[in-house]
Amino acid sequence: MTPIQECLINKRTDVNPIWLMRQAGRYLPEFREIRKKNTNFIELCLNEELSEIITLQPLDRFKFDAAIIFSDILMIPFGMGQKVEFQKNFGPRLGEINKEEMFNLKETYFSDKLQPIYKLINNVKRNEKLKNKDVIGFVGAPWTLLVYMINKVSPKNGLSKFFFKDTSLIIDILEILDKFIKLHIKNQVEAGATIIQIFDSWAGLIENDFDKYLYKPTSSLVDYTKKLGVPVICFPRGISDYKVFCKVVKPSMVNIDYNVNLKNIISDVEIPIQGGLDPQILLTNKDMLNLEVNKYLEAFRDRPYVFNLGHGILPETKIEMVEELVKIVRNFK
Ligand code: 1CP
Repeated sequence: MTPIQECLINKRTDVNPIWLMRQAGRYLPEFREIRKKNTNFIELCLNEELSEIITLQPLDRFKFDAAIIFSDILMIPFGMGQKVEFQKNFGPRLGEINKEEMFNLKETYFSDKLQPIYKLINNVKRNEKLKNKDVIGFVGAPWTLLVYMINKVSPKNGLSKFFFKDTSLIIDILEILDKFIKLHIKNQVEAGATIIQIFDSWAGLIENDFDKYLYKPTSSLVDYTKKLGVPVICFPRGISDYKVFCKVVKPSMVNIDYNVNLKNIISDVEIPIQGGLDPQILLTNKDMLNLEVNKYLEAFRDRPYVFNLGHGILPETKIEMVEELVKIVRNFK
């Protein structure tokens, strides 16, 4: 069994596996090298040879316990026929939604369009470097994908004031998303993904109707993934109540964000925990890093705990700080 599965399934507390959200990305010079020559981000995600190389880059350097596939949560709206582009120094920009077309979209069309992602998983899975390690497939949670699909740009400056105007559009998109997110999960599992992570990066923007936007749609995916026989990790970034979330949604493991109070989460939540460290700590110095990483390792000493961050690693992170981080986690007794 892999170290992460030992934590997740056997509830072992004496192993602290480590991987990092966004580990395959811009802080790596070897990634930037490939990216420079491949200016179309979607095309890069659909290039199975290059995306395999990128997926394995962080494992070569840091010997993490899992590979997360190089892809993006916005590949789902792309597969559903919405235009998705990534603009330099701006981020994603999405096109108009054609609801009729999305309702009538054939599952085979979606799967064919995203076929390179499934081939990538299959290839990574069979790579010698993945021996006794996990291949993490992932999806965006319905709420976060809904946010990008309707807002059309990152909501980092807030949601457009028209966001909730068309309630029937929201209900319909959530229903279509449930179908295609499940299809994407199934295809990834069949291709060899051993864990699925659900990224709800903008869960913190939900103010009302938690059942409709958070609990119900996420539970539906968690139940589905568990039935496929694969553990599922949820990352509901920025929510105020992880206790209720875990009780209602019942993921196999929960990734906490960096605002979570460690004492509270230990008493509130019984399932295995992942993550938490503020990625900004990796921009400070080694003494600070030691101090902060040990806070997490000590706090979860008697609990199954997978080391990770409280959000994705920042592009300006130095390689030697990541090396130091891995050393601290590996040497913890
Ligand atoms: O070079 C570039 O400009 C591309 C940067 C980049 C990368 C490396 C984007 C654009 N996506 C990715 C890869 C990616 N995205 C992975 C790869 C695997 C890994 O190493 O983890 C994953 C898991 C994601 C998931 C993702 N994409 C999330 C959820 C996680 C999170 O960080 O909150 C989100 C919100 C996205 C959307 C997205 N894609 C890219 C950007 C810059 C963004 C965020 C835009 C925003 O601020 O809203």
